[in-house]
Amino acid sequence: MAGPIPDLEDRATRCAQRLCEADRVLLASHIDADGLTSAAIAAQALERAGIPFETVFEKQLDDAAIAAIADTDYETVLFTDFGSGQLDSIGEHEDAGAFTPVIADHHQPADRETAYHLNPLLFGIDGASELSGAGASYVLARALAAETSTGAAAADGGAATTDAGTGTTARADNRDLAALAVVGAVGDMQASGGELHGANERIVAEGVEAGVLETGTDLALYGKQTRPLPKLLEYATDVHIPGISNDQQGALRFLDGLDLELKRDGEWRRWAGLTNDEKQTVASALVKRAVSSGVPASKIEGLVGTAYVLAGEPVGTELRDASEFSTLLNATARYERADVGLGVCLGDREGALERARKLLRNHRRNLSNGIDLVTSEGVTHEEHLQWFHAGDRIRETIVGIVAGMAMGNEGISRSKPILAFAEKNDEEVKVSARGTHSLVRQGLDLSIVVGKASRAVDGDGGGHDVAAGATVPKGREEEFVARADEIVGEQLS
Ligand SMILES: [Mn+2]
Repeated sequence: MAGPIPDLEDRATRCAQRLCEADRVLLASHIDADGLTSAAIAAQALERAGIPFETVFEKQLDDAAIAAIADTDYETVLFTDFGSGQLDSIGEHEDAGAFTPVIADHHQPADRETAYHLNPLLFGIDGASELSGAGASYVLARALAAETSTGAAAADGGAATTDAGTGTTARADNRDLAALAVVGAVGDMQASGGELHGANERIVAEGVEAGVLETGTDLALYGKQTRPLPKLLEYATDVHIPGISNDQQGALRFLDGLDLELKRDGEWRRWAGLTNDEKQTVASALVKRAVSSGVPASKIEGLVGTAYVLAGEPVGTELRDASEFSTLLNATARYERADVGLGVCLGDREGALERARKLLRNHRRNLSNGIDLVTSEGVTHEEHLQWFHAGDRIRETIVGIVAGMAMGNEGISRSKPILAFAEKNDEEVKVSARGTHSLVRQGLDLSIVVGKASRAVDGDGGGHDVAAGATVPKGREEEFVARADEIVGEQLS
């Protein structure tokens, strides 16, 4: 059976075979939207393959976490959405005979190899934009299904029962898990320019074939399923439209001016509930307004993108839209409720979903308070970057998002990256860095900036070009800023 990504096929098969040899598996995954979907994909694949397992989550796979894993009785450990970057430490435990690692990850590998290591970067596929941790886990899940079905297929003469209507085949070969892989990729910010690329696109195609995903060109605004129409427009700030973005009254006036039924049964309608004609009416008026208020054509293009719809989920829920789904998962992850996020991914539509929604409401409140704080207190401008120190007034788990969202507000530039500090514990400070895609096109790579600057002050960090983070010793923040400022200057010169 051909897997979704031919270049990864052999390695995925070897990893799957190794998992099949295990009596039981410890599944260890990262706590974020990508890590949660990775774990959900791996968990379902292991369960369907009849391999007993237990799941643990880590915010950071540091030496202590790896040592704790080594201390368990598990002889096989499946790491998802992390593990590659920690291969040096993992390898020591492997050499000592503590466990055999199987890794499905997309982060930069440490300078060491291991036999069962599935990572797109080892095969010339970009792990930042073409395949996420959930994508790597999906490739593994497909191989696992192929591995466990080989015997059965041979026994009945290789005849596969195709039943598109019920999705039986999709479930048997794990293609139904493509929807979660897409949620992970979107959550990992891989849909740059409004759509997924490369290996991710092949996973999307499998999900569409399996009937679990639908794609289409649509308005590229966040909240198409759940936000009331006026809020959808008011909160959409990626493309700033004067008189609508960040303008409650303006957004209302704009909608009032259209020949459209705005409320039904006393409730604001949502984008997902509009007819195609109605969507067309709003979209053309929005584009017209953008043009007439001087928004450049290149920006206006950004109003439209590819929507990834989870076909099996109810219309008007977060779960139906890959981007809203991933936001819901991030809300559980940032408050260390991986159990809730995993529950939602595994189909718990009662308790887990309600708890996740509550966490998201609470998260939004924290974000909005954080943005207000940063905007009212302002940032310090260096030559090539800007920064602020939130101390203990913004949680370190959300300070990066706050920084990203505050960019463009009064006094906070979008033409310089932003650094945000927040207290982690008595000795350490977390620093989050955020840029824009336009700065990345000019040469910005925050993973390098943050990596080098943190190591210069005895800290450590890394991440992606557009978003990165580090932990540094308390009291070394200004040194960090100075070093980071130099590096950004070199990158953008
Ligand atoms: Mn990831």
